[in-house]
Amino acid sequence: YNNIQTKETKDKNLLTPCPQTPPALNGTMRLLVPAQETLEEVAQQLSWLRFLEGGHQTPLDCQARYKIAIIVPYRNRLANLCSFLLNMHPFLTKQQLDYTIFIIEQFDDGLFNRAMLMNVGFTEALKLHDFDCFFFHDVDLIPENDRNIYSCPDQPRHMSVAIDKFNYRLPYVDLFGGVISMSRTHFQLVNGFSNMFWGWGGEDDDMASRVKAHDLNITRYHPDVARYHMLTHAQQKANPKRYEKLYSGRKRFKTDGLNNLEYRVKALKQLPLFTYLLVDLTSRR
Ligand code: UD2
Ligand code: MN
Repeated sequence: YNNIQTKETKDKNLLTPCPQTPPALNGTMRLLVPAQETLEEVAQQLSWLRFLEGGHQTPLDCQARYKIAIIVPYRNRLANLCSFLLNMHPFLTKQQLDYTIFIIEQFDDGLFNRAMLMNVGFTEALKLHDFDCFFFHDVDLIPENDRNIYSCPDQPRHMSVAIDKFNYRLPYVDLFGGVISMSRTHFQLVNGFSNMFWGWGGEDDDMASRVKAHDLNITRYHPDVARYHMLTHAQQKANPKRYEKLYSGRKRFKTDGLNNLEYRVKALKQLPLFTYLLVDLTSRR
């Protein structure tokens, strides 16, 4: 029986590279609904998947081309989180990716700072693995088409082009919110997101400015493919200072971002469905 190889014992290094376009995609996604809105129940519904720890998966039959981190900013949206995990894991598995989902929860109850949580996620993820690229992903957006491939982008890519809530139309041409992907190198080049946007709005536009100021281009898939469903949630109050911060942002690209990030990690856990980070943004290390 010496020559018998089972999937389990196959040496990862002997696997052939995964195809550029994964097989068995059909251009649709059926929205899965959690039977109950608890993480235990979602893990139960996903028990057919073979998870490595911390929401990490690798394809079984081929060698993935790159390592991907999905960074999700989070606070107090459990229903959205359950749907997100239930739908994203099968979607990313089908695309034969080596990926890890990170949930970055803001611990303090000050104004939410989505952009800063992204910077924390990027920084902490790189302490754990050598990721090639990053998806900065709202918890309430679920892809509707499995051909919307989460591959590492050559140029920064705006993923959530056509959202049902916006009648599948891009609200404005420079929009860079919702779901974006960037290589590790490009995210470092632009010094990450600004840390100065507290409350709703502006941080995504500031990132678009950073990308352009560094001679990078925002790219997009075709709107027929880059389609998303937005889950329902309570609306945040807009930050009245967002325009002011946005217009003066350019002066701060070099000094406000990854290189002046301060936070305190309250918890770091490898849970079955995701790597969990609880962070205090308002107190210093
Ligand atoms: C838009 C953008 C979003 C961001 C935001 C302004 C799109 C499709 N979305 O989303 O990317 O730029 O405006 O800041 O362009 N969150 C929590 N708990 C909270 C608040 C926010 O978990 O209490 C997280 C969660 O991942 C959420 C994301 O932050 O999806 C964006 O916040 P939102 O959903 O309240 O904002 P929205 O839908 O206007
Ligand atoms: Mn939203």
